[in-house]
Amino acid sequence: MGTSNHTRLIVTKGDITEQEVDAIVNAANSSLLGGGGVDGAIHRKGGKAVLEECRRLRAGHLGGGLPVGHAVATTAGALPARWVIHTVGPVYSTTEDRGARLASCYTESLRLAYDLGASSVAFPAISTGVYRWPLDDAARIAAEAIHTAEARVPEIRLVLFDDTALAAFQRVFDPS
Ligand code: AR6
Repeated sequence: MGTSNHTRLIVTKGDITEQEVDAIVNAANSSLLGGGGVDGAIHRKGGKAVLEECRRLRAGHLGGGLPVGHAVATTAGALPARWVIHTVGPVYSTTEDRGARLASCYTESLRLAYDLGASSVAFPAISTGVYRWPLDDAARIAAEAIHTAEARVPEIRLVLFDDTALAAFQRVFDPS
């Protein structure tokens, strides 16, 4: 259990754009140029500094877009956080197991957060909106990934947007 002895793990209901943490994770798409859901909210509240940095990344080493399961950091612009860590979840498939790619979103984001020196990081329920991943399964994959990551980030928050998502994540993270 890589993180569990060293990391404070918080499962909470809320809006990720309001989290006062060092880094918030964005459930982005490969273009990095914005979208709906969490991505839309982060770009709206973060302002043009976030989009400008995403555009610079696309003009540079991410010319082909950010691959699924990878993570990259930008400024958080006007958001309370210092950084936005953009990661791209897989679209859910009933015919192909893409769980390792969803797990990679969590482990790569945590690795990047640690490299940045973040002492707190907040995740949304990646892939459970537009990308249709079933909540219970997404919560299980998130928990396994976070527990096996050699993350060394002191505080990890899972920020769920509604009661159904909160309940699914609590069943996995805080079973009682
Ligand atoms: N704070 C926390 N969670 C939120 C918020 C918020 N402000 N808004 C929505 N959620 P989604 P995905 C929850 O669709 O499935 C975008 O268009 C939401 O209820 O944001 O990974 C991107 O550009 C759900 O549980 O991300 C991509 O194209 C979860 O966040 C695509 O959607 C994720 O929903 C990514 O789809």
